[in-house]
Amino acid sequence: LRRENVDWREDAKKRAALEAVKHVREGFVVGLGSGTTVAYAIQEIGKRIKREGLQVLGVPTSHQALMLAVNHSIPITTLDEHPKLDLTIDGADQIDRDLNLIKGMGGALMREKIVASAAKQFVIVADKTKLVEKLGTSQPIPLEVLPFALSTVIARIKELGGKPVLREGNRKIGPVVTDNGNFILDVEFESVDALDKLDVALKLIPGVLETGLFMSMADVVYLGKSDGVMRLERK
Ligand code: A5P
Repeated sequence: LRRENVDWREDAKKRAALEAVKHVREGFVVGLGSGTTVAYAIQEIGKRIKREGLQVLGVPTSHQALMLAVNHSIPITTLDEHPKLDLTIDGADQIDRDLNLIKGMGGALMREKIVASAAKQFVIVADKTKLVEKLGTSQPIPLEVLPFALSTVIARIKELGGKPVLREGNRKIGPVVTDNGNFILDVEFESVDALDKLDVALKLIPGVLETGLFMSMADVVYLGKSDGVMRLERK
């Protein structure tokens, strides 16, 4: 039964990714998000380059995205060369009906937010289990934190009513270190009503480099289901 569940979700993620890649046009500079869902989109962009001779450039948001792009022969560029992107495709950990997001379970949130904010269009790919009524209820908010400021940030978050947990490495002793050399705090809040205000309050803490709250940023969300893809658009 468990295996069926996994297969269903993988197919759904792939279907959503294929829809998103239809947004990619000749000459586009595309932000490449991180995670297992957007990996299918990167693969599909690579296929289109081979099949159609499509000319595109990618800006990866993580080492993972960079290696995927290289493996699928997508030419890479930087924000320095292209500070304005045509499109960014990325995954998400939670999505609400207003297309606000929580991201960062892969630890790539800071570059992801920079690349998303540089793009004319920000398209999200996920399976439908990521859609929730209310963000942050069964999901902590990841923060990228400067290691020097870890203890002061933890104290300030507790004053705001949050429960911060330093993300620990898997097959590594000690904390996760991001692609930018920083730490991740996963913060749970008991009541999470005004998320936009919370986002600002968190960002005002010195040493908080970025939050995983992506408020009013996504334009289109593709949610893979077992039998198709649901499209949500920001009003
Ligand atoms: C990376 O930090 C995250 O923001 C990912 O985009 C998010 O975790 C989605 O990953 P999956 O597509 O693997 O669920």
